[in-house]
Amino acid sequence: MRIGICPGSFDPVTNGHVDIFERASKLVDTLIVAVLDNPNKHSLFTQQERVELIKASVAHIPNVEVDCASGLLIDYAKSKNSYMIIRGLRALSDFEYEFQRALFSKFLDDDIETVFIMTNNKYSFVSSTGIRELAKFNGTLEGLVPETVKEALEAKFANRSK
Ligand code: COD
Repeated sequence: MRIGICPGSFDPVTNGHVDIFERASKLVDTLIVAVLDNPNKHSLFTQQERVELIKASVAHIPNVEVDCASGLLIDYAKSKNSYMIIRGLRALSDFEYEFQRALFSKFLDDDIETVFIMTNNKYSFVSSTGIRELAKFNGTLEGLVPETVKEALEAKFANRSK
């Protein structure tokens, strides 16, 4: 059984991520979307909130599980018997970071393969950082994030401004 892992901070999940999950799910028997913390980022949503938002956004994909983890991604992948890490690639700026991460993974476990899926043109400019900023200043989120995420962002920023 081929198990692939799509790891990310997903703070929050966007339509760009969901597009990658849909396409990645066709390459494997089971796709695990794993929410991990990126030590270089400060999260708006808790890990559990991010898991719930992804669950609501991938309900239409039959072979997807959503999970969260702490610690090293490689240790998590091995604990799930997965040797395939799937990442999305947007512009050239993503490449250097992803290239370095893939080599780190290989250094830690030579059996691990990192597979890249090119962004859908429609979502090439979409990032969680941009989405948080749009939400904070009441910009439109239409077409950029799943409906549940839109509602969660609106609620988060409405509570913050009280
Ligand atoms: N279109 C296509 N792909 C996209 C889009 C889009 N519009 N937006 C984002 N993506 C891709 C990203 O390129 C990435 O591949 C993936 O979706 C997830 O993106 P993010 O931003 O949610 O996730 P990251 O990059 O912050 O995730 C980093 C991890 C949390 C995976 C990383 O920090 C990690 O593995 N942490 C655990 C500790 C660890 O093992 N560190 C590694 C040491 S080498």
